[in-house]
Amino acid sequence: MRVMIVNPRFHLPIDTRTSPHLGLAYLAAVSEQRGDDVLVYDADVEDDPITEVINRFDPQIVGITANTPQVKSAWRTAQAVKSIKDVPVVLGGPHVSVLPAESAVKPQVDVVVRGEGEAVWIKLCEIIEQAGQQTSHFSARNLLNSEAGLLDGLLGISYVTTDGRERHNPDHPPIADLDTLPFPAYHFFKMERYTNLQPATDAVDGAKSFSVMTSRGCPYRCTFCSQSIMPVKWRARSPESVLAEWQHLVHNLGAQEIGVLDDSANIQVNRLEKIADLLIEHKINHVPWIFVNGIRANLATVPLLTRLKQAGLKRVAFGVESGDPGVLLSIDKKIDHDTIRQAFKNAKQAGLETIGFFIIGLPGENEESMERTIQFACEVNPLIANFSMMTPYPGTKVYEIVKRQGTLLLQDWEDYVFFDGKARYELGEMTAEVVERKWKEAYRRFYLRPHRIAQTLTRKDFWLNWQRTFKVAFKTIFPKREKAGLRESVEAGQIV
Ligand code: B12
Ligand code: SF4
Repeated sequence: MRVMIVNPRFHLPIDTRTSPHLGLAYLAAVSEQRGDDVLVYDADVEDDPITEVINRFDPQIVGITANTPQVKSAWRTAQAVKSIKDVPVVLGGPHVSVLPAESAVKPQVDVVVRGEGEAVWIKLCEIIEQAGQQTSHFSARNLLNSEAGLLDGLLGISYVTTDGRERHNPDHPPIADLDTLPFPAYHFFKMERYTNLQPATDAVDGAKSFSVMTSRGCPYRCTFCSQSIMPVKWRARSPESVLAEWQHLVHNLGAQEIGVLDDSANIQVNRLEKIADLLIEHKINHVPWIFVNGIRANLATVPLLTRLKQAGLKRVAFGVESGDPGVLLSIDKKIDHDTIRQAFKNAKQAGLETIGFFIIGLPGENEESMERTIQFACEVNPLIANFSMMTPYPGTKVYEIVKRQGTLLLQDWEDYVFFDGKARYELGEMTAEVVERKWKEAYRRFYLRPHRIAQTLTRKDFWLNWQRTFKVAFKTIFPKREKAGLRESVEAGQIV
């Protein structure tokens, strides 16, 4: 069966990095394992319009991914597909998992897959393939035919049948054993067209920089995090399975750096130690790797971090979020500042670079609490401090708080990015003006300290990327006037 998997085009407001989509690389892998003819279309790196590719490849199913800022592009892409062929169009990904009905009712979307996708995708392909064998002109309409009921028993999907009924089948159970999944199929991607996800080493391009996920899910439920769409249960791959993928990346694909994308990689310390031991034992610890997302600060001990450093770990990240004790407590992060301070000390003692993730504008904040966040960032002083302007994603508790008690300044999903210095909502003492000012101040005060400037100038990576770095820094510290005026635009009814 001819299967097409699509990452719809989405331009962030800054020049950012482009990396192959890991979720789609997994879907491509399970389809290939099923014996399908697979084509991955990543609109961020393609030359030809999707309509041309549809004409050439003539897919029998098209799967499109969508996070929140991408969802409108996903709908436009679905429309473009349908303009060529009435092939079943399936949407999946974080946004449609939280708001399935919104997409399922679109005439150009046939099925929405909620949550983890591999098992459901494969079963859907099987249903379509079998039904297609029974009729010479199988179309999306046949799939949704209420009398045929082809999708009645498929868990984890939402759709609208031909008689207009909205169906939300019960959730599909999460994949119990992640080791059963094949490795992400990067050979379907134009790897040479990507940049590296988060540079750990100097000047490595996308064809040599890979992502790995050693566990899925997160047992925590922080109020601002969209992770609530994945199953609560944290599931991990075995150290042996992680080693095998790592060896494949290093030996077969020539990986020069690896980014570990787990949401909470160190929940089971023994497992991580075992992975480190295997990387050392199998002599692939010369390839530097980093934690792209925060690991739990309370489990980041010196012995663990030292072992990971020996295994090639170069950089570790911690989600600090707020420097204010009350705000930190209110977001259910279940961590305190002393533990975070200690984690940064431990990482530095182990000889690791550090990243701190901070949020400006959480519910309950005021100017003083944001000030504490800036001061705390300067105190723990990571190599990289990342300050996000709080963006309330649908499905999160913060989204509900803002809808109930605040004024949402966003009315378009395409604005749900946190790169461009615009406040997303106002709540209590927190006006857009205060949030935008403190956010800019955070970057300025953190990075423009004399010793930080000196430190930055001595890094080779800075000089290799200086044009991009200057552009991003300039846009952050001196954003365009109109970008700070989202509230005025909303009030003036200019945003629809
Ligand atoms: C790595 C990452 C990035 C990378 C790379 C993104 C990429 N190309 O994959 C970068 C840094 C670029 C990035 C950017 C952003 N990201 Co991001 N990112 C992640 C992260 C940490 C891992 C993604 C991943 O690989 N997951 C593992 C794979 C296996 O899961 P998956 O991609 O979700 O896919 C599975 C299912 O969703 C489903 N599925 C997905 N697509 C489809 C399609 C079909 C047809 C089907 C059937 C199933 C299906 O099946 C897949 C396999 O199980 C996630 C957190 C997370 N744990 O997922 C956040 C996450 C996806 N990002 C998020 C956000 C908010 C963003 C930004 C908007 C942030 C910003 N700066 O403004 C941008 C948007 C960029 C863009 N152009 O779209 C949110 C999304 C929330 C939401 N409601 O959309 C997440 C969930 C983080 C969070 N906890 O809040 N991100
Ligand atoms: S912020 Fe991190 S710890 Fe909190 S729910 Fe999200 S992934 Fe889990």
